[in-house]
Amino acid sequence: MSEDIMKAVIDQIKSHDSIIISRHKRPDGDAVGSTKGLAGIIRLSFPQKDVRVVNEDWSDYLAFLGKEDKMPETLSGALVIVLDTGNVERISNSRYAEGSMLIKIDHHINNSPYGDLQWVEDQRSSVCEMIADLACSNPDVLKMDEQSATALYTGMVTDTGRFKFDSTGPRTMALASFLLEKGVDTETLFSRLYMEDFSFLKFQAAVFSKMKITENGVAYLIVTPSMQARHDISFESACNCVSFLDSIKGSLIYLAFIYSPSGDIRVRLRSRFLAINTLAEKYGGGGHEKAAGATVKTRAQAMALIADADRMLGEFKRSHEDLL
Ligand SMILES: [Mn+2]
Repeated sequence: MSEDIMKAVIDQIKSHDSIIISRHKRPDGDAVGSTKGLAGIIRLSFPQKDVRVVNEDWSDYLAFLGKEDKMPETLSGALVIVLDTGNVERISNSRYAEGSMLIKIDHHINNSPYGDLQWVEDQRSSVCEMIADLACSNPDVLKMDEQSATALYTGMVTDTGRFKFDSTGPRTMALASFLLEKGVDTETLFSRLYMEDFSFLKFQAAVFSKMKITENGVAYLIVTPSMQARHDISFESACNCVSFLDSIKGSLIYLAFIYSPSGDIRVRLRSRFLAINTLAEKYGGGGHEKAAGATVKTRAQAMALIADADRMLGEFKRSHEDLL
């Protein structure tokens, strides 16, 4: 089934001389990697085509994958391919509809279909995996060099948490192997993706020294304004501290409370095995089943949320003793 849709995508690529490739706003590794990777594959396979990666924002973190391109004067007659973007509001190219043909390629649940042609597979680990499959399954038409393989490998690694999330399947690993055979330098890539500033590690040490755990195993930390100031950590990067708690045995719910510059407390909720989004909703937030967020006004509200989480986890553990 996906062979047919892949063929349809390739037919559209073949029949357009101008191709625009876009992604979602506030890009991650999969968004940048898949757009750069697909553009590289098309340029190498069809050197006469005008292929551009065009977006309206950018990520410094992923700048090592190379620059993006300028918007052409006109998009009329162009094929526009949008990658890793669930709905049109998130597309980082407000002119996405000006081409003659629009293709959506995505791995999010298809709640908001768009485009003249869609290739959406929500069980895929990443759009980078899909683009790798497009090339791997059509070696007579599509060529790939080391640079494109590196871009695609970046998105696979980041969207799977380094091949840890349960979206990582046998096909993911086969395609990762296909990319590595093109010569991806993983030592350089990982040093770009996962190195931290010294000051951030000092902040991490301070956070670890303050973490707490409830009776039933809810791990949490509270990041005060003075901790952020002492380590010169921005609010946005302080919010990432929830991931510090992600591998504590028995702690299936973990929470981070980060004081924002306005005095509110941002709450980030994470869980394994049980859903946490209903708890976030109770406090005016929301999100995915196992990764949600909310904002509370006071320390007392934060403590009430922790008590609720503790009760939930206690009940879950009592009814799932086999799991633990
Ligand atoms: Mn993705």
